[in-house]
This record gives sequence, structure tokens and C-alpha cells, in this order.
Amino acid sequence: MKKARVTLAVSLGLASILAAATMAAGVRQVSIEDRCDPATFNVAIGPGTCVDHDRGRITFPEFAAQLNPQDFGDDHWRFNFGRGKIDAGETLQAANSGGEFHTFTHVEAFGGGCLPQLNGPLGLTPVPECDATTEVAPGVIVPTAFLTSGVDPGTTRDVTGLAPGNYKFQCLIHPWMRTEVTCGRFFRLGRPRRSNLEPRTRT
Ligand SMILES: [Cu+2]
Repeated sequence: MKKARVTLAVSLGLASILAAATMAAGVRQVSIEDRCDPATFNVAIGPGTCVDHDRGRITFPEFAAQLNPQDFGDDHWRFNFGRGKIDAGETLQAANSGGEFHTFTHVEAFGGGCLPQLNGPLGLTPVPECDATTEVAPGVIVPTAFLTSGVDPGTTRDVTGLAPGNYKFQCLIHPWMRTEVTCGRFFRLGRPRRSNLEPRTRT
């Protein structure tokens, strides 16, 4: 009786250690970055547009000057995903370290965001992912993707369950914030091999 209880305690302990190790190993972070200057952004767009943050400061007039097809937006507004690859089963975690609300949205093809004020100067039209809308309060209608893929400053959003393949993610507010993610089955050690990109089949 006593021995059985000890065994149970040991195996429960081992299970939680294994679970913690699996979670830690299985998270790949994408950094969502901007350099909005709270003072000038909140005057130009509205209170709360840009909250305080630890990154540098770019004023709204400086930001707006880059909104043209040649500069294609200020590239300090970006997704930073150095590795570009995740293993199937791992979690892709978008972490917003900037001062503005962004979306981390899976799109079929890169294109415009949902806001005409930013699409217009860039010569873009909205991606189909902007089509679905939700009324969040009487008369207040927002793209549903803002609710399902939005990331507030200082918060994270997890994308899980990605099958092997290539995925495009973009911000539906600042459409030049884009990244491509390859999800595959890579060896933990050594260089990934091409054959590991293919789904495994049981034999
Ligand atoms: Cu954005």
C-alpha cells in the first residue's frame, strides 16, 4: 500500500516535469515590433492608439512620410521571426513588444490590410480575410480577424496545430508587416534535411 502511493507520487512528478519540458521546447516566438511615438500618434489618430513601450520613438509625421508605394511603410513596424521555421506540433507565439495594436493573421496571399487609410497611400486593396465582420457594440463593426488574431501591446497570441507546410502571416492594419513560416519535421540536432519537410507516413 505504502509502496504503491510512493510510485504514484513519483510518476505524477515525472509527468509534470516532462510536460513542462515539452512546453518550453515547443514555443517559437515571433516578435511584433513598432516604434510609435505616443505623443504624436495619439494626437493624430486618437487617444490610446500608442501606449508607452521600450522601443525607440518615431513620430507620426515621420511614420506617415513612409506611407507610399516606394518606401512601402516604415520597416520598424515589422514581424521579426529569425528562424522562420517551426516543427510540426510546436506553438508559434506572436509577442507584441511595440506600442500599437497589431494583428498576426494567417492569410492565403499577402495583400492590403483592412484599413483604407493605410491601404490607400500604399496602393493596396484588402485581403479576403478582412471580409468577415463582427458587431462588437451597437453600430460598432470590426473585421472578425481583429478579434481572432489581434495582439494588444505587451501581450502574446499563440498559433497552434499547424500541419507541415508554408504559411503567410501579416498584420491587417499595417500590411507591410509580413512573415512566412515553414512548418516541417526537422531534426532537433544538425541541419534540416529536405526529406524531413515531407509528412511522415507510418509503415
Ligand atoms: Cu500592425
